[in-house]
Amino acid sequence: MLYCRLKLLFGCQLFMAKRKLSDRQRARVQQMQQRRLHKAERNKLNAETPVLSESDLGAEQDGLLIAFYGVYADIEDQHGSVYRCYLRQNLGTVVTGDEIVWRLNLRTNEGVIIAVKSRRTLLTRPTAPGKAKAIAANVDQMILVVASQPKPAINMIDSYLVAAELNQLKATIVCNKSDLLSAQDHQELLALLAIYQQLNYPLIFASAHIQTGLDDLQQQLKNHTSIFVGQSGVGKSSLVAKLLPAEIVKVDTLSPVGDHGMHTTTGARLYHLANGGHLIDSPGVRDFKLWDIAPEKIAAGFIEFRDYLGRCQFRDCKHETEKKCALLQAAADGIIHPTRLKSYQRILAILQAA
Ligand SMILES: Nc1nc2c(ncn2[C@@H]2O[C@H](COP(=O)(O)OP(=O)(O)O)[C@@H](O)[C@H]2O)c(=O)[nH]1
Ligand SMILES: [Mg+2]
Ligand SMILES: [Zn+2]
Repeated sequence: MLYCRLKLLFGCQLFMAKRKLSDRQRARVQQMQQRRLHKAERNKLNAETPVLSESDLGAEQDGLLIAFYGVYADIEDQHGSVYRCYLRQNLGTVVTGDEIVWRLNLRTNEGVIIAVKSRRTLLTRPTAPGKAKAIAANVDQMILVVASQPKPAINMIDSYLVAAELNQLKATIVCNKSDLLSAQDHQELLALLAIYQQLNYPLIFASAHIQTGLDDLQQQLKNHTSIFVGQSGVGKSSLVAKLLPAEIVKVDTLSPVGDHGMHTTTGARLYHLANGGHLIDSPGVRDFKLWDIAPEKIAAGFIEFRDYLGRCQFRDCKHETEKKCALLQAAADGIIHPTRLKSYQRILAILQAA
């Protein structure tokens, strides 16, 4: 309790400090921007970035980055209009889902991104040992898709859930292909999914083929920025195609043509859903996986383990065969499902072997 209050207080102070700082930062950014603009004028800068003059630029405004093409990004303004925007030099990384500050070039009707607001969440993907690439910002919900075919691997479900917990995403499980559920699959699957229902993860039965459960899914997506993840072949693409207006899915396969030829999107795209909520999607986002995470953190990603962590006799307890292990005891007492404990041990073994 004390820890929580301290954390809250501390979080609050941090937040206020950040706000003050960001006003100052904003002024500094503006100053730097002006200097850069003049320099850009003088040097007739690089070929891709249009030369900007201060008098051409409109007021600062908020925007949402819906797709990134390496050199420029599609920015949506607060009225839903989309502008091609270039990046101010030294802006740092931008990624789909970023909330940004930008200015419109009134002469060209294109814009320049001036600052990136602080992110609530940032999903990354490993590119090389110790290196990661940002794939989406401000996502707050993971839609984990499973099906009777291919059969779900429990440690895969748990890996995704751990990733969701560690990134502070709400996790919802969708059981797709419910049109295929034979009596036996049904029992097996239901038994497996019941474990997660008991842990309070929302569960939706759906079928992209016969279009059931889609309303429930839409409802769950409302007011969230979501990503779809899950094993290959479970029907993620099929579900996404049913949720997004057909013309959007088609358009997405083509990227806008720039003055200097075709630019392909280097990441995910943000879509607005008809009934509210946003979907950040790309095959890359759907492959989002757990990686490079310390064992203690993995254990904390199993939500029902949290109460028992730090209560084992040995500080470095692996929760495998140790005596006086709080997790093993909780499993023996029927509080923690043994399947989940096994799954945890498997995930650790896989990560340690990698
Ligand atoms: N029976 C059935 N098949 C489906 C359903 N949704 C997708 N599929 C099929 O499952 C296969 C994999 O679907 P896809 O959307 O590519 O899965 P992804 O790899 O998760 O994106 C395809 O052959 C789909 O036609 C469904 O609701 N019912
Ligand atoms: Mg797919
Ligand atoms: Zn233990």
